[in-house]
Amino acid sequence: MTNTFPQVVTIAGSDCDGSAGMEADLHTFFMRHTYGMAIVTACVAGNSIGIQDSVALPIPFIKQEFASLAADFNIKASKTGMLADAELIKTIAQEYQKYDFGPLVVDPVIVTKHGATLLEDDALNNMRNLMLPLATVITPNFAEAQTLVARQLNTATDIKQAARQLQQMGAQNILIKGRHDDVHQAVVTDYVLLASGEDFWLEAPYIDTQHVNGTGDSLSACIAAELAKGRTVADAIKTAKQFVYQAIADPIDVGHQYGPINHWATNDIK
Ligand code: PXL
Repeated sequence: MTNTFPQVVTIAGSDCDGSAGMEADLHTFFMRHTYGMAIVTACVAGNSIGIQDSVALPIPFIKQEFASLAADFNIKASKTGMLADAELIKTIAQEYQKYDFGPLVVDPVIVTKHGATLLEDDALNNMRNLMLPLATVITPNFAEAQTLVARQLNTATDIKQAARQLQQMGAQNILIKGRHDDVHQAVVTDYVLLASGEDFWLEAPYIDTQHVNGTGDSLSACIAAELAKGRTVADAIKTAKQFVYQAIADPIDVGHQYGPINHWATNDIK
């Protein structure tokens, strides 16, 4: 055995309802024809209505998850999701640097669709100082980008400046997701700033649905999966945007409120 099939790992929380976190990442890795693994950082008890409880896993156990995978697999790309506290972020940054797990997509999960805070305030500085410099790609949504640069982003120019600032903080490629406001009612606009300095906007029609749990997780997982297969960052981001759009556009009827996206609907994406 040559151990060469594209392998990708998520470093994330588990959400027992299967819609977000590690579970959404694994659905995505599977749909993108990669072999997915999960270094679990925390477990969330939740459903489509909200999050009821969460626990962080012990740091020595998380370190063992890294060591176990590094001893056996040939990981070509990785992503981070929910990293709930400052110590956890520090551990993940250190462990990631011990091994060769390929390019890293950092999804700075700060607030869920339910409005629950998944990243405590004191962790923000570690996210800025320790994780951003490791990021091949960082994928903040609009609100997370505002939090990371600590100011309001009102105009397209503000968003571009924020992306440049995130690059100065050490992240190589920046995707600021989901500008959808009074002016941009019918479309969701994402801004991409590549390491080369090239930049572009991506647009998709806005879909009015509550089935958007796990959207950000799946987007960053898709980018990581494409990178594991050797595609460029720009291609990976474009595929991921299409992936998430199709998974939102064709919903499945699960749960009572903020349901999951439909990973199967992405079957025909090349
Ligand atoms: O979608 C953000 C997210 C990430 N990770 C975990 C979650 C959620 C949202 O519920 O539970 C574990």
